[in-house]
Amino acid sequence: MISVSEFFTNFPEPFVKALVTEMKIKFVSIKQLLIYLCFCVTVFASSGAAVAKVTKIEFTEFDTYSLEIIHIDVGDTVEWLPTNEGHNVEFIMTPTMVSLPEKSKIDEPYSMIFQEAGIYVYGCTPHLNTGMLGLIVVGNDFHNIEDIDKIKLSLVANSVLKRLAKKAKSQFKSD
Ligand SMILES: [Cu+2]
Repeated sequence: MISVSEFFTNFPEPFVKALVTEMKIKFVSIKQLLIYLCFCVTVFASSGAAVAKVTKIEFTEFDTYSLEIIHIDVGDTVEWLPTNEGHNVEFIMTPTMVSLPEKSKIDEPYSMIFQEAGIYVYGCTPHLNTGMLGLIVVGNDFHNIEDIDKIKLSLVANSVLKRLAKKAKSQFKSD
């Protein structure tokens, strides 16, 4: 019989070395796994694919919207800010056209989440016919672009709409 201390002193050195090496490898692989997980979390958090965005549009002193055309994804939000007096937001065309959203009150902020892909057209109630209009493309979907031709406004407003539709199409992103 050998004592415990004798057992450890007589422990074959190559075996101890192998054991230590194995432990080191395990430690390194756990460390690598943690680094990899951190990397995955960072990539997921910064990808923005699943994160809804908010686009802010101002009422300008020139009776226009600060952004006439915007491209957003389904689920994104648009906020209109009453940065100049005498304007609002009234939808005149949506992809479904089943029920148009309630128009906003003059000089009040307005916000909407876009759940339906397609083209949305809105304008400012007092300035619809002078061409204070805006176009929103949701999800790169142009299926209802032809409906713009059915909108009956003044000649000026209709030519503004035509310009916006043409420009929106030219900005079409295939990605
Ligand atoms: Cu206006």
